[in-house]
Amino acid sequence: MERTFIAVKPDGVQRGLIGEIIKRFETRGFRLVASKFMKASEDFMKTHYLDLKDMPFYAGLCKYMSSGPVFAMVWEGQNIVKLVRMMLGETNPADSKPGSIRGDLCINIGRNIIHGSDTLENAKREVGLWFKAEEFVEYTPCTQPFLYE
Ligand code: DAT
Ligand code: MG
Repeated sequence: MERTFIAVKPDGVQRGLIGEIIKRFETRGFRLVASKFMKASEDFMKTHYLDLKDMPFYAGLCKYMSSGPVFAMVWEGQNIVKLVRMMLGETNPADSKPGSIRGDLCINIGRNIIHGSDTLENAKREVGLWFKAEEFVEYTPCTQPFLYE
């Protein structure tokens, strides 16, 4: 089982899309293991997006991501990092296919409503950055034998 970090961005929160986004991961069969509604600081977002520090949009991105609340989550499932990235669509909603979250729910690259870790290595780093050990909820989901052979 893998875990990945997902966040509904300030635009997704303001547009009332938290429920729609959670629904997609729930109905796919993934398991929610941690979540919180919070406002991140600009410095925290600079750490989160450190890989992009040389990009021209880095400063604006970090400022925007700390401008309002985000809904941060950790989800678990087989091959989840790759599958969630496919469910998100492309970084630019204009290139995202209908049926994907960005392809269905947003228009502009700077307002693409959702973050999802892009690799297993980054997923581990982001999960550790956003959540403490005691924030994970342990439980046995009753659906496991009907989702996995
Ligand atoms: P993703 O969020 O698909 O992993 P990324 O990690 O390359 O994409 O970039 C992080 C965010 O930065 C992205 O969701 C939106 C913003 N962004 C990326 N490229 C951009 C660009 N060319 N102009 C403006 N914002 C951009
Ligand atoms: Mg990324």
